[in-house]
Amino acid sequence: MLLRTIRLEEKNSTSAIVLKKKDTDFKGLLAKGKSILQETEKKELQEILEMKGKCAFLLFVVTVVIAPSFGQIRSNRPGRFLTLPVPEKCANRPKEFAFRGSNYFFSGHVPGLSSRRVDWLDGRNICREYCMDLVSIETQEENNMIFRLIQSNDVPYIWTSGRLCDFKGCENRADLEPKNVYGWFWSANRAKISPTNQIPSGFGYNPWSRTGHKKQPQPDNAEFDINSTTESCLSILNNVYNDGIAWHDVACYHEKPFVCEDSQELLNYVASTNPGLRL
Ligand SMILES: [Ca+2]
Ligand SMILES: [Ca+2]
Repeated sequence: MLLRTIRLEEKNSTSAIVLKKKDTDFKGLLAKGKSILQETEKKELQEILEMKGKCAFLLFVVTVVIAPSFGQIRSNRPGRFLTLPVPEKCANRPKEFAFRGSNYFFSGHVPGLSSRRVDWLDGRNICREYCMDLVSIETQEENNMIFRLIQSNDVPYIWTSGRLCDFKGCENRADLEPKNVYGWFWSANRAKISPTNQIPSGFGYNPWSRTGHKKQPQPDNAEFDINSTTESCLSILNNVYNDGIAWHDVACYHEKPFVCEDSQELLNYVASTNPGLRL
């Protein structure tokens, strides 16, 4: 009997899930999914499977644990998890602007959110209730659009869904090494981010800043040297280091406004479970 355990940790957001499963039961588990908890578990399972690529890790959710982590140092917040979409909020989500069929909004422009500054996971979860997620930037066109939003509204910084794969489940992955170059991905859709030391394909420039706290190109994991906190989340900063608008690795506990983008996955899920709901 092949039994494996994978721990998925959002290191800086103090959540972890322990999953175990026999191969044969996995499809059945995915097919069932009646309760909200099961849906959460399914999503986590799918995320882990996709992160793991073709590896045959097949799982069953046995237990959920709270990871002792950095949260104990920064705050005493209890275990935190990804939230599920709220159908009514999805149907009435803010659609500030659209690009290639996806809707977006900047938190600073939404009543009720305009003064919110939140850490990275809270940003994701606020977006997810609307069937969205923190923005993921796949093209230069999309990046330019977000840069323009920041510039024209004089926004100091925002969260994106960019994340370093430095939690449990990311180890022993030769394709992610070295992590500061190959270990970044968009959490919203698990797409890999181009190697950080190269101009991404389709881009005419490297969106990562050439400088930062250590006067080194980003990502530089600078805060680790100060307080041992890894800079695991991707923020766009507006000229904080006299470097214009550019991508930076930042520790995930910092509180910032954010940009949400439609999550096709969550929209599909809510559409399939709420027939007739206009999204
Ligand atoms: Ca996108
Ligand atoms: Ca940095």
